[in-house]
Amino acid sequence: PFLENVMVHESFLSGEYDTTFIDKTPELFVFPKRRDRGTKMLSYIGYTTVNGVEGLPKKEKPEFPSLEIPKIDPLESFPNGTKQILEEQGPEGLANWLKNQKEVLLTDTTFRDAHQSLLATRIRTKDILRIAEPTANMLPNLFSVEMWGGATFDVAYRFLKENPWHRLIKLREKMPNILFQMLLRASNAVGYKNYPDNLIDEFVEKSANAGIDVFRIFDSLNWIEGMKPAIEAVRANNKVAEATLCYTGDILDKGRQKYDMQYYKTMAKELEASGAHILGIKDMAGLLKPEAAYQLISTLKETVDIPIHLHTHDTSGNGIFTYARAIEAGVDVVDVATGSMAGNTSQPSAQSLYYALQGTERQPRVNIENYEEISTYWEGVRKYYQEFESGMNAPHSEIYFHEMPGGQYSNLQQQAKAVGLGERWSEVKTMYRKVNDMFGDVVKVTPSSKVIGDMALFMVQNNLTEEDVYQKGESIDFPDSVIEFVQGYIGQPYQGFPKELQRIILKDREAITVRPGELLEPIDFKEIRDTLFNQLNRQVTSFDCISYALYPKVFLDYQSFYEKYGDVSVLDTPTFFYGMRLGEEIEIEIEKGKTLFVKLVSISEARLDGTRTIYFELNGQPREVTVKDEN
Ligand code: 3PY
Ligand code: ZN
Repeated sequence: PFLENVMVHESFLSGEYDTTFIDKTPELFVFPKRRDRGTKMLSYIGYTTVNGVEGLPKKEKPEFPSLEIPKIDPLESFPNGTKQILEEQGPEGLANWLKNQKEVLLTDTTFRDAHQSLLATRIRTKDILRIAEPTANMLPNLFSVEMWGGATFDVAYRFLKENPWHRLIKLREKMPNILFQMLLRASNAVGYKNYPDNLIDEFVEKSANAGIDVFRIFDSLNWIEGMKPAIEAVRANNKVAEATLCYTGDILDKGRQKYDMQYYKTMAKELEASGAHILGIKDMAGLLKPEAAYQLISTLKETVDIPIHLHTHDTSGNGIFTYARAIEAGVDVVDVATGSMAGNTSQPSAQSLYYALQGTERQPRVNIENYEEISTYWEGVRKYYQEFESGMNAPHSEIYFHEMPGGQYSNLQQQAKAVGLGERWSEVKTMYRKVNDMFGDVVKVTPSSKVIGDMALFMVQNNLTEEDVYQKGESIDFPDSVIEFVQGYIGQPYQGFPKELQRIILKDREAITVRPGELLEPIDFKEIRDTLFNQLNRQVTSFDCISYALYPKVFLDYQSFYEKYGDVSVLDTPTFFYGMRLGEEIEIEIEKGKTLFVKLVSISEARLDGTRTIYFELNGQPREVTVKDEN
């Protein structure tokens, strides 16, 4: 079983424990009381069969073709990869090694950004875990796999009902040879607001212990001050600090001078000086045009000594061309996704890039047949998540106008629908750009992009024009996120806030200009540990404490769910989303070597109180559960 106890304790993970360990942490040796996992599991399946899951229209479970999982020899050892280089040579050594490679290196984002951008971040650990070992074995020349951070952390708890730390630890076990990379929103960690510095330190340390090697650190306003604590924390843990500038605007547009070449040069130099091992360029919306990529990379290669890692989204359809030009200019690593999870709002396809570079010196060193096999696996998995597809199925050049990040597009569209603006989506997009301009042209990426989106929705919903905001602003209650933004709680934008607009939104509130982390009270982890120990009545890990500090409600809701239904991460994805069909039989491996055989026999009519009885066979024995029909 995946124990919530000493096995995942950070001291064990880091190997730093001694004989005082048991004395200092007695709560870790309280093992959970035996629970009837079978009944809990049946309750979940019964409930989901009748009611569906949150965020999905309820429908009968579709039939899915079985997955094609690449076969690997279980006895063969893993080919060495970049993880061994980091272990042997440290972060500086790794950066040097990287700079000396002739071929361009690849980061595969399939486990994180690809599904964050295509499928609302919904890919479950089970589907990643199954392909983890084949990926590590068949693609050992990858620079890294991006597999954690960004929105995956809260979505795991909130919607997938699984523990994101377990995803990291389980994957690490299966992939010992390739660097693990995460997206860290600097002082916003994996959240949407600034957190106290000691929480950032704790988060970085425990993520590093649990298996993250490369931290891509960005600030949503490109505010380096806000990035320093995270960069320092990563360095202190001897991991790779990929300090990142977010690309916005268009350096080719001479009429738009705020974010010009000089701006990016200055920022790159400052990031290098602040301790970056690698310079990341995060083109979160896919705005970097091919010629701009050539000019930007050529210039930055002359500006900094550290290697450069480029990230884009293929929304416009120009992604491969952008990469080809960046590679010509000497970029060291680029982000790609496996073909069947690539394109549109996701990253460009690994395989397409491989072929696009054929005949050049810099073609990546990957086994293309292996990549195709892995892509076939994902093609099957993607079908499970069809309900989360955004419906964008052609290149979308409009991105150059509204500049919405790849991960935001479908999200904001959903939000618009939820407030009854589905029909006015075009207006929302136009307003998004207008709001950007009102705020003085801001970098738009989580969480600043959320602020722009909230304001755009608010204005369309209330039929407000830009003039209305200036003329009637005194009597308008702006959304909280917008107020906090102009208060300086997510940092300071380049060249400051437009004064008049800031005044109108602030009213009599104060704004700050220092780093929010300097003003926030440090988290009292001891107190959190005691609170959780009393409330959950079980041993509490450092991971629990961090998750609670980041997302108290989301974490506690997950705990209540777990208490009621147990560990549903072991279910196959169609069952997790749709429950079971009448007469269907499934197998659930609840722990290694322990399998439940479940058959759904029948479902009673709803009673007056709205409950139904669901009749199952569990390992051949009749079992029933009663669930509420919420329909
Ligand atoms: C995130 O912060 O989750 C992003 O992917 C931003 O692009
Ligand atoms: Zn991205």
